[in-house]
Amino acid sequence: SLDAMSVEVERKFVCTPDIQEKLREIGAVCFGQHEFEDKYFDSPEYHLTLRDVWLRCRQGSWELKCPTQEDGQGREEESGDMSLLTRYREITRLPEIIAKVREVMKQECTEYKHLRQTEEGVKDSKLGVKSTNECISDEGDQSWLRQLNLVPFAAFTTKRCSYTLKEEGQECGVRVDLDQVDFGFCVGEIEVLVPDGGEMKLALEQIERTAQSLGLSGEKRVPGKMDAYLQRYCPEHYKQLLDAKIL
Ligand code: V4E
Repeated sequence: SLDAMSVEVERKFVCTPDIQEKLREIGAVCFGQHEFEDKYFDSPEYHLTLRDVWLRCRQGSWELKCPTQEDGQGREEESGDMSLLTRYREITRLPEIIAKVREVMKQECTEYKHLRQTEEGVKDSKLGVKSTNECISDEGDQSWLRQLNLVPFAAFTTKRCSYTLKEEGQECGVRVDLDQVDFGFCVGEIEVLVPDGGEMKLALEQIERTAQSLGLSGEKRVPGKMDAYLQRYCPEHYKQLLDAKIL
C-alpha cells in the first residue's frame, strides 16, 4: 500500500477453478501478475501475533498490520457474511512500525508483569535503551530487530494475480488478488484500502457487492496463507493463536 497509515478491509475466499472466468464476467481487469517473498517476525514468545499484530518484510519493504480501534466495539452485531470481513490498520513507515511494536510489547509487559521472571524483566528494560532514530540511522541496518528480540517465524513466496474492479462514481476501486503460495495453497482476497479517516461503510458495501456478484455468499471463515503455513510448519504457534482466538 502507498499510504503510510490506511485500513485494509478484506474478505478472503476459496479459489474455485472457474474464478478467473467469473472475474472476467463481472468486468474485473487483471493488471498484473507478480511474485514476492514474505518474511514474518515475532518474539520467541509470540508477543505480537498473540495480540493480532503482524510484522512482515516483503521484498525489503516493512509493513505492520494491527487491529483497528473499532475492532471489538460494535462488531459483535455483525453476523453472516459481514463476519467474514477483516480490518487491519497498515503501517508502512519504519519509525512508526518500530514505535508501535515497542508499544505492543510494553502492553504485554504491563499486563503480565506479575507472571514474569526476573530474566524477562531485564530483557524488557533493554527495549528502551536506544532511541528509534538511532535504530534506523543506517539504512538496511536491522539492529532494531535484535533489540526488540524479533526473529523470523514464517517465510513463503506468493504468485499473485491482481484484478481491479472500478464501480461507476466510486473513488477507490475494489481489488481482487488470487494468491498461490510455494507450499501448495491458494486463496482469493477481495480488498479495499481505506485511507486514514476514509469512509469505512462504503468499503464494506463494495466488498459485499463484489462477493455477491462472484457468487461467494454463505461461505464460512476462509483460512489465509498464514493459517495454512502455521498449521503445517509451526503447529505449536498455530495452537496458541487458535486458543487466543486470533485465527
Ligand atoms: C492479518 C493477518 C495475517 C497477516 C497476513 O495478512 P493477509 O492479509 O492475510 O496477507 P496478504 O499477503 O494478503 O497481505 P497483503 O498483500 O494484502 O498486504 S495472518 C493472520 N491475520 C489475521 C487474519 C484473521 N484473523 N482472519 C482472516 C480471515 N485473515 C487474517
